[in-house]
Amino acid sequence: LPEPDTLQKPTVLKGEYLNKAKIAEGGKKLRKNWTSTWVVLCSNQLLFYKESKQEAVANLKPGGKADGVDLCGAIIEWTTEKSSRKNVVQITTLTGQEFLLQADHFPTICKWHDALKKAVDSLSSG
Ligand code: I3P
Repeated sequence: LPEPDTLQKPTVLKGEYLNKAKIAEGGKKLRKNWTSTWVVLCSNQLLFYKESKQEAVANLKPGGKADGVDLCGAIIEWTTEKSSRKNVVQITTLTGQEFLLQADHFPTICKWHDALKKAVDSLSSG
């Protein structure tokens, strides 16, 4: 039987400031640049907002100004090799984009790691 959680709406919506770095695009390595970004997980997409939390919330409607990452087929994994920082999660998309998400507070990043895994799993089974 499915877990009660998987019977809920697939949309997992949360917002939090995390450190984010894009490290590859189309399989090509990029120069790493960590920035603090308001991150929202929205069904099949992970949204990154450069502006404040207030603006991000206001822009959550379709057409809002966020960078979106398609989570369908993405790989979510802990990494200790792609950064000297602790608590780093790597997201690799089907299109060859690679992102790192990091937070000094382990429970914070753990929650995002688990939510992202869950979102990807629900996309492949749904
Ligand atoms: C990078 C910067 C990053 C660091 C990265 C450096 O230097 O110090 O913070 O990543 O390491 O190259 P620069 O600012 O000159 O581009 P971490 O903090 O994640 O270790 P890397 O090259 O090993 O990825």
